[in-house]
Amino acid sequence: MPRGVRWAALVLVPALAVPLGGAPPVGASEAVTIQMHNFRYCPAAQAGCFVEDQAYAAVPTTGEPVASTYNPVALIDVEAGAQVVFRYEDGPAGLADPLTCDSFAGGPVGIDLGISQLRCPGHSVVLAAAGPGGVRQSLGFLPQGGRGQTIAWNVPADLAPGTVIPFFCDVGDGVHHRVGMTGALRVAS
Ligand SMILES: [Cu+2]
Repeated sequence: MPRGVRWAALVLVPALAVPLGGAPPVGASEAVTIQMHNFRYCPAAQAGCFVEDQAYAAVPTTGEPVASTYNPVALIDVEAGAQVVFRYEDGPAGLADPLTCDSFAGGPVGIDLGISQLRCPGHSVVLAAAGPGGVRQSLGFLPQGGRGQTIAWNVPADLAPGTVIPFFCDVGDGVHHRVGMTGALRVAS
């Protein structure tokens, strides 16, 4: 075999070991940042979260998903093993952002409605028992005024593609998940 041909064959072997689907190598999972804003969770790349970012209807007393209520457009794709960062994005009330949790009583521009449940306590992230872990698990809580603060979590590396991981905010005895603050990750294929 001419020397040049043998060299070309050696170079091709590692290239063929890469899956044709273009999947990244293990350990290269991309981090995903999710904002907590307007009583919703949504990708940080969005200008803000909106009503349609509710991922599922929650059982009022538990925050668990009501069967078959997942909103397909609100599922956030992540890779197994990736880091997920939840970022508190609520801020003071203003013309462009009038309805964040922080705009309620006690916020920087607070409106005291005299109803304790309407006072913004902050936001939390709780993995639902309906997810692959099988048990409810709190990932963290950020108090009112926590704009810019984060909670980080790693998606288990052994989850199968298509696995859905529901989560919700459980502050105020569940008042936030009852108004739609529910999210769901989906392990990408
Ligand atoms: Cu909340």
